[in-house]
Amino acid sequence: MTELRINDERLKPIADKVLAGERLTLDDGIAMYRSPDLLALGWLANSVREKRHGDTCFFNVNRHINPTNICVAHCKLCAFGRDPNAPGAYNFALEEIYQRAEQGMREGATEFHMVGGLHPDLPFEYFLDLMRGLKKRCPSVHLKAFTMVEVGYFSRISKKSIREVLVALKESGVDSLPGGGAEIFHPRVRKIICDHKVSGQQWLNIARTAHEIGLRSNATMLYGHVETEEERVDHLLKLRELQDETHGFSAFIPLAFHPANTGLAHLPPTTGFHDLKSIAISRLLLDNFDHIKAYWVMLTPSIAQIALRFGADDLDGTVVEEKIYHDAGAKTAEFTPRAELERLIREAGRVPVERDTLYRPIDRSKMSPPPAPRPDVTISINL
Ligand code: V47
Repeated sequence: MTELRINDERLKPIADKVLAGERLTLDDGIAMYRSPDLLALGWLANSVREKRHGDTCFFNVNRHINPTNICVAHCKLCAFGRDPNAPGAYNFALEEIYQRAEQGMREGATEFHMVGGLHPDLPFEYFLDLMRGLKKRCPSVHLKAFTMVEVGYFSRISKKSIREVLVALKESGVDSLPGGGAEIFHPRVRKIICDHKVSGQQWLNIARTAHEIGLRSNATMLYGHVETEEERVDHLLKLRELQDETHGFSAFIPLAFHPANTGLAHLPPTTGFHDLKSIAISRLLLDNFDHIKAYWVMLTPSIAQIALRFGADDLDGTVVEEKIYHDAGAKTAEFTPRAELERLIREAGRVPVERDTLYRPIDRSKMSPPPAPRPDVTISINL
């Protein structure tokens, strides 16, 4: 390993702690966000990343499915949600969802990432039926479905406790939960960007309950809008604290805010500098998280690739159909084929390892071939 060069004196004691394997504090986190010394932060984060994972970089073959964009929440940060009669509002019929899923399964997906709007009329039972229907048709595919926000909403509309909702979801086929909806936990920020969502404390309580009943989840942080550096670090430390307690988080995904078509469209988008710093700082502060994801849809494949040398060990997946970021002006593709993910990883000097949702390596040569297409389904893409 080449020697670390620190240009910002304030980072020296932090570097000593990182190299000694000591835990960083709130003040350390704030100092890192305030430092312009991106290369020193990247070097440190990379050293932690290489200690954990060597040159391995994970990716998966997945498919996003967003069953509806109709949503009662009206979050300022969101360009995806619509009122029921607004232009562009949609609600897939169950059969449309099953077709997407079966197509994904034939194309080799090992995971469905399923999140959607908080629909005013669909009862909780509908979503349980949907999960059962998906498991019946695609039993081998991991169902990573419903954010803590959706779980909180299901609890409200079904009048069941959070635990009852989570148990019912698990029994109907949900295998784990994605990390969305966390945004920034601090109430000042939530009041501005997502006033009607579950509170930060509720998000954490729902994640805790999910972990307690054996459902793993991911965690996210939405940065680059109205939050302060202190509020970002506070968010990360709250996640670290919960992870100490449950060890139920698989991966952390820093999400860059995309302002186009949102109620915060006047804000500038994040920069590559800020994005790489966010990856590095999360790797350094979240010492009890195994994986930091560079989500290429949000970062662009170019920045995600560089992030593999700034602390990230995972590029996420093939995705196939992405609506939340593209409604907010993302210019990236909606789909990256496996060969392209592998190329990006290899070019960054890393070794691509296909994983399942729980980070177990996948050996395709030992998997049974996907079922033959149904005659009525014609779309096909080369994963
Ligand atoms: O929950 C919404 C965020 C999330 C915008 O768990 C926005 O593996 C930027 O959670 N600009 C959805 N972000 C994405 C997400 C995710 C993605 C990939 C992998 C995983 C995982 C989770 O995107 C939302 C919200 O936090 N979001 N609107 C926007 N305008």
